[in-house]
Amino acid sequence: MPYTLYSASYSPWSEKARWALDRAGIAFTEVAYTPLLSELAFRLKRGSLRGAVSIPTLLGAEGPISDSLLIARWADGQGDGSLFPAEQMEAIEEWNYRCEAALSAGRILATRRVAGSEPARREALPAPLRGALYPFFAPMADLGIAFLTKKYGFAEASSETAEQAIRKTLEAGRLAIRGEGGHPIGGRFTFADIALASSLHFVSPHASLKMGEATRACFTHAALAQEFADLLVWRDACYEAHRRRAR
Ligand SMILES: N[C@@H](CCC(=O)N[C@@H](CS)C(=O)NCC(=O)O)C(=O)O
Repeated sequence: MPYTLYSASYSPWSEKARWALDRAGIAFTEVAYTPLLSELAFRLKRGSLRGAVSIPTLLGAEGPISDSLLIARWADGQGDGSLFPAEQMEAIEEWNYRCEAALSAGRILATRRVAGSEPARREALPAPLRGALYPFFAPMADLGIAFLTKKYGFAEASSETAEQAIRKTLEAGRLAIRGEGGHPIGGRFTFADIALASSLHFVSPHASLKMGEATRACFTHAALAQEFADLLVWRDACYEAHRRRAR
């Protein structure tokens, strides 16, 4: 049974899963998922009408695997196992947890900026709805943003708290890679590197990720990008050296 990854090209969680799948040499096709709009069809496909759904979700012979960490761990088990060495499992999970805090905080800031940018809201719609049909579908983008705001509780969070959360993760990351020969743990490339690289997504998304220009601008935090320019250089080098593409 072929593997299908429900994902979004601009999503760091999807990128974490993609990176691990590519690294393990697993062939898969991607289906672009748009929050809210794609949900019903996706639920029918994966056979669950109740409960929360999230992307990335991998569908294949094993049944659905949701959550980027679980997908990556599964993929690594099919590959050479180097992303999750048994003796470092706990440390890797801890790094993933820390990096998730930066991503959740970054998503709040990015979604707020998208809400205030007409061109980014347009880019958030599936491609066929961005052209001549756009005037009819423009409200869908607002609905999508309202949906995510409610689902993830963005409204309650202050931007300062969110920035602080990102800073906390990145400062720890900076210290760790200095102390461990360029990797967060164990002096070699593991899933902790992928997590840390992805945690910079809402500071400055990696150039290889497909997203519209307006979306990219909304996902960029100029002040944090300046403050953590050294980590962005590290991240880009990490992509250069370790982001193998299967397709
Ligand atoms: N812990 C999950 C988090 C994934 C996640 O937050 N996905 C969001 C990305 S915005 C999502 O599915 N949003 C679409 C929706 O909730 O409908 C993972 O690592 O895969």
